[in-house]
Amino acid sequence: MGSVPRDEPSGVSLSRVAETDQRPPGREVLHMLAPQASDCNTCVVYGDDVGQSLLDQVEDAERELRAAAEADRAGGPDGSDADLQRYFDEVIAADQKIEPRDWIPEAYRKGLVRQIAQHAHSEIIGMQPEGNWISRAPSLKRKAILLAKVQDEAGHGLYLYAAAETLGVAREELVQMLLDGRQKYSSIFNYPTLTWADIGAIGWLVDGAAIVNQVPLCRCSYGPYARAMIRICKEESFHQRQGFEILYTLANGTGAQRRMAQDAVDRWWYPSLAMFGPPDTASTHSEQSMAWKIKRFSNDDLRQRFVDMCVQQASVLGLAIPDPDLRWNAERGSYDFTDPDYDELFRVIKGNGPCNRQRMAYRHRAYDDGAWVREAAAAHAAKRRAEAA
Ligand code: FAQ
Repeated sequence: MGSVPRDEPSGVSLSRVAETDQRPPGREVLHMLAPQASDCNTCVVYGDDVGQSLLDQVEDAERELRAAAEADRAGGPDGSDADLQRYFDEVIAADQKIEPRDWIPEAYRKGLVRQIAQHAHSEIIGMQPEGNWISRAPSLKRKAILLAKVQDEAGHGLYLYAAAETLGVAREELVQMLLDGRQKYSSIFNYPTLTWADIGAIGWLVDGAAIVNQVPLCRCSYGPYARAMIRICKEESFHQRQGFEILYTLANGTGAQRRMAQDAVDRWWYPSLAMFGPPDTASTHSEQSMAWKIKRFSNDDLRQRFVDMCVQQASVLGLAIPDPDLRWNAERGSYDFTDPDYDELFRVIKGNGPCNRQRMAYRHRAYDDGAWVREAAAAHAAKRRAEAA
């Protein structure tokens, strides 16, 4: 690999980054831009009084989870291997939740640990590209918002590590697997954040893709993962909104700010489409994962849903999606679009993306720097145990 692009504001002076306050009057509230709320699919994402938003879907999933927890689970297994499997299959078929107390097939456990751990690692590594701009955010308000968002990502990582631990794997073990490369994290976090507009593009596109992928995970068959996803999705919807608002501000600012916003969208569009994974024909886990109701939709279905959602939002932003072949297909009732470069996705997953080495070097350093905190916490816990004994 050639030189590694660093997360530097290449060729962009901070004065160009400064925001304008000259927003068109009355345009702060995105929903107001559409003649009717139903014409503006920012409502579909963020929720309002009209129609079913993604947040409504999260709330439906939360109700289902509570109902499942209270449901009578008569007809439990008699303890024989065949009956344990029968009971597991019935719980899945009935759309009930598998809980840590339940017997599960080893392959279900392994598949969940793989996905949840990769998801947790993504949240933690995902703090780096945005963390890169905390000290350079263009105003105190933007800095406070970005700090809160990056802290949220750390919290998401913790919910997810905790969910994985209910499957009998220690968090320390998972962290070691990330550090020695046995487990991966999302491809998207191996791209550099070159300008302030990238923070807007990450919020709009990366968090947007994350929400489209993760709302169905609120209905995952494994209770602890589903519960973690409900909290995460509620926070992600705010993240997407703040990214949209950054881009909206820049797109309505000076010519230079507008160009910066478009450039960020141009660079983040295809990597965001690749977040959904390989095409269905090349997805190794989808079939089994969908049979177990871990995943509810295929990679391609979710990618299509994301494209359809973004097109109208891009027009509200006044920014172009960098795909000359993007067009409405009336027959399918969806947009035709150009796929991301899947060879590039696999190169990035294998460790050869623009920032893989930088991200992992930073993670190793942060882990080593935190050793004294782990040691102090362990010593304190041992002291408390000794006092209580
Ligand atoms: N990057 O058979 P499939 C976020 C791997 S969180 C890297 O289709 P599956 C929030 C896949 O693991 C973003 N690897 O796999 C945020 C498998 O490899 P393996 C993370 C990828 O599991 C915002 C192989 O390719 N979100 O953004 C990728 O059925 C801003 C074959 O693929 C999640 O993790 C990829 N893009 O479907 C945070 C959501 N795609 O394990 C901070 C939960 C595929 O056999 C700032 N995960 N691979 O070695 C999922 O929904 C699924 O795991 C998929 C992949 C859809 C990612």
